[in-house]
Amino acid sequence: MNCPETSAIIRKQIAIRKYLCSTEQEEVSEIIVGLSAQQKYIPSKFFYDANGSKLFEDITCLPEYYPTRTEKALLKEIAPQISKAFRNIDIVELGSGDCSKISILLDAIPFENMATVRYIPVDVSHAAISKSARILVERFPEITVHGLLADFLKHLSVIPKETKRLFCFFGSTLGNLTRKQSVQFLLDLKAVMKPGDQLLIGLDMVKDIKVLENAYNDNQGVTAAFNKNILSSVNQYIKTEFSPDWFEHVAFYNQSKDRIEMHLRALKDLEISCMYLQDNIRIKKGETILTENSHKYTRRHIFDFACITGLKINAVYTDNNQWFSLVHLNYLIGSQDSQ
Ligand code: SAH
Ligand code: AVI
Repeated sequence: MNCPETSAIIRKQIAIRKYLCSTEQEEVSEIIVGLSAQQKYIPSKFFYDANGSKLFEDITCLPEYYPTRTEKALLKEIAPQISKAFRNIDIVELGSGDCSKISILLDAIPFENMATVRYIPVDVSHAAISKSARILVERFPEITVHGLLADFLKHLSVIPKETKRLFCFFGSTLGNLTRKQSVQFLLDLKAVMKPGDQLLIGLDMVKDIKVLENAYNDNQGVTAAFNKNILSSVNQYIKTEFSPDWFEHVAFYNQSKDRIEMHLRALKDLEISCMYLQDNIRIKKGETILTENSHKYTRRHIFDFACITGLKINAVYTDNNQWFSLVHLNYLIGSQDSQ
């Protein structure tokens, strides 16, 4: 790890450690590489500045955006079963966002065990981690929060290891990785897990195309605003002057790849100067910048993930429509040999 670690104790129960590079060089080069590619892209983690995190919270309340309410309903159903045994455990949430899902699990922990539980949110958004840490310690005064401002694709090794852990990866955020990245990510996660650890992962399932496309093309234009907001992160990192007005929001289901693709399509020919590049960034009218893939899953994918990682499926919970699944996996003693 090249980056200096800074640590802040905000309240007695909350510590936030920063592992993202303070120089932001890596972020700059990730954006430049994307904007220089044949199909221009911006990595989707750049959605989540303070405004982007807020816009995502707004998305989760939209009638068209079924994943959040479906996953929360599933979590409510299974929480008593899963949480009753929580004692001396670290609950690690990757891409933790607004903490509303973890609250459902925490609510079901027996009160006498609460002081033995530590919550470890891992997110690139400082706004999301600090806000949710404050909300959680208000609501669960016994709990300790140890936030990690970190990239789950790069910094899994900084997650504390001394206690048994439940890793949570909700919201189908796995789907925002390419298929190759998601397999590598799960292998990397397995490599930091140890016998006795568990993984609870939320996956959005393949379904009727209309339902999928409506979820990313809401009537109020919140998803469009979320999509365009990524340009303000880009402007901040690479010191450009992209205007959201130069682009339109496009989201469609790519059936051959089982994924929603979100793009920003240029409304006119553009030439944008950037201090990190010799040439201007040129974008033709109609050309798109890919901002997000959101892969959708089948039972087959779920079993493949278990097979690839050697983790054992304890249960697959799904709603009546089979729109969303929560997969509970265990790292069993000896499962390091089963890959
Ligand atoms: N888990 C929440 C939030 C999902 S939004 C839910 O289910 O509602 C995705 C979250 O992942 C955001 O909070 C974003 O900041 C975070 N995120 C995206 N890419 C990340 C990365 N590479 N490393 C860490 N956090 C990331
Ligand atoms: C965080 N992630 C799983 C969301 C998704 O559905 O892919 C982000 C999002 N993009 C548009 N709407 C929601």
